[in-house]
Amino acid sequence: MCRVTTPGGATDVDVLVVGAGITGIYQLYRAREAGFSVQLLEAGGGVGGTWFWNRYPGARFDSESYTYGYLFSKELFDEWEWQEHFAEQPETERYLNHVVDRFDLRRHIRFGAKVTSAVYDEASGCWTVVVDDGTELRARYFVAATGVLSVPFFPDVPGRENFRGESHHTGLWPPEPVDFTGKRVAVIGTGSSGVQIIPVIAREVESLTVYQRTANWCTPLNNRPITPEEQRQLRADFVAIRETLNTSVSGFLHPVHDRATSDDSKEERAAFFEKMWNSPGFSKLTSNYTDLLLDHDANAEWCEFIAGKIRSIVKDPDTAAKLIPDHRFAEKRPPFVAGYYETYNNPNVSLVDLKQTPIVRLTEHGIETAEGVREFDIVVWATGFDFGTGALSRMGIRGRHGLALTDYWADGPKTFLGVQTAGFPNFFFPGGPHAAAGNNPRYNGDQVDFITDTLVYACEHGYDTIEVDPAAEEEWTNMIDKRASLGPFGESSYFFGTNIPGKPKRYLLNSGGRPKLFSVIAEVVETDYQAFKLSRTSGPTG
Ligand code: N01
Repeated sequence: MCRVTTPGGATDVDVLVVGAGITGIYQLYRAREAGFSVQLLEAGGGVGGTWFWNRYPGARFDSESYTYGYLFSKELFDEWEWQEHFAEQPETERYLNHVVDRFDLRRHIRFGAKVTSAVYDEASGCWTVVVDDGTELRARYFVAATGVLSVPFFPDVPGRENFRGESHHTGLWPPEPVDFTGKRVAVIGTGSSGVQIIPVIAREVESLTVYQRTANWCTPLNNRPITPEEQRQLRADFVAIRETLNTSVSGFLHPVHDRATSDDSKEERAAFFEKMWNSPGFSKLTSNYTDLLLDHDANAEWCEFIAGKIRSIVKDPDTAAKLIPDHRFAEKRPPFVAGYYETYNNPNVSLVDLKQTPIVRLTEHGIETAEGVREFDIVVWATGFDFGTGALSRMGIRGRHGLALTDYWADGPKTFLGVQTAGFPNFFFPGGPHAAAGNNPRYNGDQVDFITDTLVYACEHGYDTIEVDPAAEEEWTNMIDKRASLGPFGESSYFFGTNIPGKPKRYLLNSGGRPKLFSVIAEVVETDYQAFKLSRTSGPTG
């Protein structure tokens, strides 16, 4: 069991975790189980992270529930019966609260504690972390599990502050229910959040106007309740499920297809695309033709198939045409939907194409475009997030010589394995930039396991200071940048940070994927952590 002692009690805690989302909770659990003293700071009033703040109507998984939840405890897997293949936000929030109580983690968590600065002290090798109420904590290891989708983005639309009705961002949804009944509502943005909330609130509102700048390739989520037989099977298959999820490239259970589009006739392709359309969630990416994301013609044929579906569902041809994207499938992260296109057949729902008529400004009572002003009671901003680096760049993080993380990352993040950055010893950020490229909890869990094993290794070998070698960081970051163009996502995707004005255009996912993560971690372990400088800053271990 590891415990990092500090002479004269110079630290309050061995490991300070920030963020009680799925990654932070797991980091808290792993570090405590390894024997470290741990505290977790959470800005929100409850656990859940993205599943705490994104409580808008219709918010739900698009990864299968049992592939998103934790796999570290068979008992937990056995006792939690997910109700649906893709759980809605309230169920996920309940699940995470259950985990925290089941493993007695709540007493380590301080809620309503937003970090305003975190500064590394070279003399002691510790971090001093300040919370917005002025509290100061000193920790040996500082782990920011602050998520990639935790800073909502409001576009700088003139007059936004002038609107006198209700305004809500999907990523900052209020805890009390928003009453849409009989209201005139606008939704701005048609990414995954927009297309989830639109069909749900359309049932309640007097009128719904959707402001779309870029149409997205939406395909059905195909959600359904988990039957009692499926519940039994999930439990019986736990070991095999865990093995698949822990080793699969995507972190999903979906089997990979073994055929390219050219292997099948036109008729066979049409039948296969129909099968994909009816398949659950991400299998449209993970189990589709092997060349779909790589070959232009293959991608175009799948897009034409989806466009045909949109034309057949949406009755008004003009609206259908506006809903058909002009980019490749998966150039932007594709959303999965339930009844989205059908919503546009409701007489109280209309679509404004912002490419034809951009927003001019918000007025006190509505939204003005080149077409004129429409008045609203509620405006929903489904306009996305400062992805990847948003939270880390707002925490006042300073490493050696007082260097600000925002300065070191002025041209974009530089990381090793998406867990550490040079010049910031004992600072880790699982689930941040360069972390995931598939089912997030699986990738982020790999990182948490690696971080915890590294802390244990250091402790067992008498070290308390861990800092990545700049050469290892450079190699990993170059790999990310080089492979970024090989993936499906285009530079207009927020995965390149281009949705935020002024943000450097750099790839923010792990473009090497899980195989690269696994192989480099194996190399690090085999070489006794040569990619890191391990040293001792404090006195002798206790
Ligand atoms: O955000 P987004 P999101 N004027 O950035 C538009 C996860 N998630 O919250 O594409 C008008 O995708 C913008 O238009 P454009 C998932 O990983 C998962 O929807 O930039 N419009 C776009 O339409 C997802 O990818 C689930 O032209 C403006 C929208 O706002 C990620 O979160 C559910 C604008 C933003 O879309 C983010 O999704 C929800 C402007 N000035 C979210 N600025 C699951 O199902 C931006 N937009 C698990």
